[in-house]
Amino acid sequence: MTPDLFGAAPPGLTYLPGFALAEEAALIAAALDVAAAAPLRVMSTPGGRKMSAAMTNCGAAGWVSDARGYRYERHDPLTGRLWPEMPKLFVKLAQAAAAEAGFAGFSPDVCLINRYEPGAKMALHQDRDEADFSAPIVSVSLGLPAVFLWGGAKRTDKPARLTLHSGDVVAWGGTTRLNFHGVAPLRPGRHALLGAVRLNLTFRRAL
Ligand code: MD3
Ligand code: FE
Repeated sequence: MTPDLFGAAPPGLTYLPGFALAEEAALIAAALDVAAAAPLRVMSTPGGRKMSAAMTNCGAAGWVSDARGYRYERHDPLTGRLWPEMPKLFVKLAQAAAAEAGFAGFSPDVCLINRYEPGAKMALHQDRDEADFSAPIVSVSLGLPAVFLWGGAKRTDKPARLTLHSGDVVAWGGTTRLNFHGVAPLRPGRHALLGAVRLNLTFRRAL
C-alpha cells in the first residue's frame, strides 16, 4: 500500500496546503452562483458511459463531453447561453497560486467545476483538450477530502496518493502538464459548509 503524503508532494507537483482556506466560504458561494446559472450536470463519455462526478464551467469556454467527443465549447449546451463569467476571486486565487508554484503570468480562461458525492471518482486520465500545454493547471479543493492520484507520463506508471482537504491547492505544469491523474472514490462524510460534497475547481488555459 502506498501511504498518503502529508506536507510532501510528489515531484512535478506543487502542493499548497490551505492556500485557499481564508477564502473557503467565498469560493464556495461563487461556485454555487456559477452552478445556479450553468447547472451542474453529469456528462457522458464518447463511449456512452456516465461519468460519476457532475460538472459545470465558467470563463470564456467550458469543457464538455458527449457522443461527439471531448472538447471546449463557448456556449453551455444545456442552456444555450455563454458560460458564466469567471468570478474575480477565482482569477485572483488561481494567479496567486500559479505564481507561488513558479508560473507567474498565468491567466486562466476556463475554470472547470467538478462535484463529487460519496462514491464518485475520476479514473486516471490526461487533460489534453486544451490548446496551450505550456500553461500550468491550478486545482482548488473544497468540501470533503479526497485522495488525489498522481501518476506519470504513462498510464501504467503507478500513481502516488495525496489527500486533498478543503482549501488545499495544487499546481503543476511544464514537464508534468500531461501526467495521468485521477481521484479515488469519495468517502462518506460531512463538511461544515458543503455537507456530503466535494467541489474541485481546475483553472486552465484552454483556448
Ligand atoms: C495533473 N479533476 O477536472 S484536479 C479534471 O479533483 C480533474 O476533480 C480532478 O482531473 C478533481 O480534469 C483532479 C487535479 C488535476 C487536474 C489536472 C491535471 C491534476 C492534474 C492535469 C495533469 C496532471
Ligand atoms: Fe484531469
